[in-house]
Amino acid sequence: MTNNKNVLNWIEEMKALVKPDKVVWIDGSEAQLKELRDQALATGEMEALNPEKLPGCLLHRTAINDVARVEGRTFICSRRKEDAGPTNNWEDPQVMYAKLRTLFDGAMQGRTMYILPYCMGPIGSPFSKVGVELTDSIYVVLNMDIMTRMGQQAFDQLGDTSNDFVRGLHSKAKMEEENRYIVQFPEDNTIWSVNSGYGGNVLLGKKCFALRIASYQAKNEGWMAEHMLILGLENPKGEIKYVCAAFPSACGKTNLAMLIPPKKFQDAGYKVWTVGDDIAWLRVGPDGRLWAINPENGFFGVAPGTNMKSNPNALISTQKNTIFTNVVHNLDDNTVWWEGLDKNPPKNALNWKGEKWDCTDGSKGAHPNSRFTAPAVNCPCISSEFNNPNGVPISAIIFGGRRAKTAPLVYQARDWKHGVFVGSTMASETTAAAAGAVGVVRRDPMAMLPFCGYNMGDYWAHWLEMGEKLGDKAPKIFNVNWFRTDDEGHFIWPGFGDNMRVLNWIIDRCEGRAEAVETPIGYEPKPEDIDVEGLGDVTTDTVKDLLTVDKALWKEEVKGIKEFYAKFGDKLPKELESQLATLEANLDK
Ligand code: OXD
Ligand code: MN
Repeated sequence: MTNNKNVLNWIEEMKALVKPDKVVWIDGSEAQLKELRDQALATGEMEALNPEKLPGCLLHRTAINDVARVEGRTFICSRRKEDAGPTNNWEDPQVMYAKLRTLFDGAMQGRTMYILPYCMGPIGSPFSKVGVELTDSIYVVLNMDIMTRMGQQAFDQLGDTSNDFVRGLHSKAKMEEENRYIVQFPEDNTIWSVNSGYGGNVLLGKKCFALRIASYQAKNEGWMAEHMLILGLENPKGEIKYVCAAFPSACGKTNLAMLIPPKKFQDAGYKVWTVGDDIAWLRVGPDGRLWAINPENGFFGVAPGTNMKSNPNALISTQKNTIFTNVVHNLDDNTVWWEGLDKNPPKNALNWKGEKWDCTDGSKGAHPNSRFTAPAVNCPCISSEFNNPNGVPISAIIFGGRRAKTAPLVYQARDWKHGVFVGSTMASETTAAAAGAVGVVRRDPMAMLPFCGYNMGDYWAHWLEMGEKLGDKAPKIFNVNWFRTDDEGHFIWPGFGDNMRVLNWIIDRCEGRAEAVETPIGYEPKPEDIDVEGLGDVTTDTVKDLLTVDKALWKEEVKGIKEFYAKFGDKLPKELESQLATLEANLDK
């Protein structure tokens, strides 16, 4: 499939290490995929679901101890510890390679090694990059087929001489939790993942390549790899403006990316188009603006909570050619179910562990991190620009988190530098759903804490440099918070489709159509500029409350930021120190 010596030599080296019985080159053809599906069905690795209700859909269960990304076992192995920085696990690359070699040694004996070339980004796009994953898992091959452009087309994109491909090695090995490692070697373009079979740990194109390795490449090559959705907002005149948004997990990125506007807006002709729901690669275009592509080709979404009200577009995306992982298996009609899908849990069903499940015993049927892997083409609101090799021009970048009190509904950064400060101080409060105390603030700069492949201080410096390059063509930067609560802990803002009302103000600001009010933290809308028609109890007065900036709370916030920044020592850009000083001074005015 390729004559590229860099690829062939590396594969020989890895083969000698993992010693597979058999090797299969994945060309991406339907005939080959069918054969692999049949094989997975025969061994029980996958189960075929109801061909009428869920055509082409498969069900998979992971090992019980292997259900999520393992941040504690994820490493950035740069040669120097300081290049991984204080927020990443680090080990000396030589030490780590030696340790992993013993785990990979003979790991594929008695198994087949699949050689899986894939392209992140549209084929033929100057943004796109190629990876090759060697894996002993059919589940990985079938998921990567949905999530990436996989097969011969990827080798064609790489060409016969290039050495610019990411070398991914994955083996389920013995599935030992204590020997599970997800390791990025950014300076070697290499990812080694062992003893896991769960999505985020083993679909190496996603978090490992498109964020951790790509963020490092992006710094060196002058672009950006970000944990951001990309959406297009079409107005009644048919003009579409694109925005990117970065939120930590459990803050509704997929929901915002696939938003359905409130009726009033729909009637007027507003539409939202999805370009991506998780990752954006951004470059300065020939016109000096920032352009974005989604490097992925599908959605690896959390199933629980997805329903016809919260996100109909996501649910519809999962109705064919989708892989479900760790959800409930409804045995009556051979379909799937999860908490929050509807109010009718199946009576005759297996839970995510494959055990008979009694929906009345209070136990969860689906794992809280159960997933769907759905092709982007299934999404009813997929953007016509999804495959555009040049991407889409970005008008605004939106940061956000889950903050009960501190952050207002929306504010705009004064300029790019201030926006980098806003992103670097991003935080979210833990919810009752997660172990540990509720309401604890966790810093998650640009939502990249688990995904930045190098020192976060250098990452902020890179953001500041990108701002220099973009000059007055830089997207405007905003912060949103859908999660402010009243004294009883209820969310005040309705969220979901109504977030469109805030997006509209954001676009109006970018287009110079809306005014703003200066506050100590940045520009805010005039409350009457957020359209609340049809929202019932939520009035312009409510919006006014949602926009208050409580100086006492913000002074506490400043303390938290100082503590966090202190970790970075002299890697903290001076500009961010001075932004923090400005915020402090503004709060004292
Ligand atoms: C995540 C994901 O964990 O997208 O951020 O799966
Ligand atoms: Mn994500």
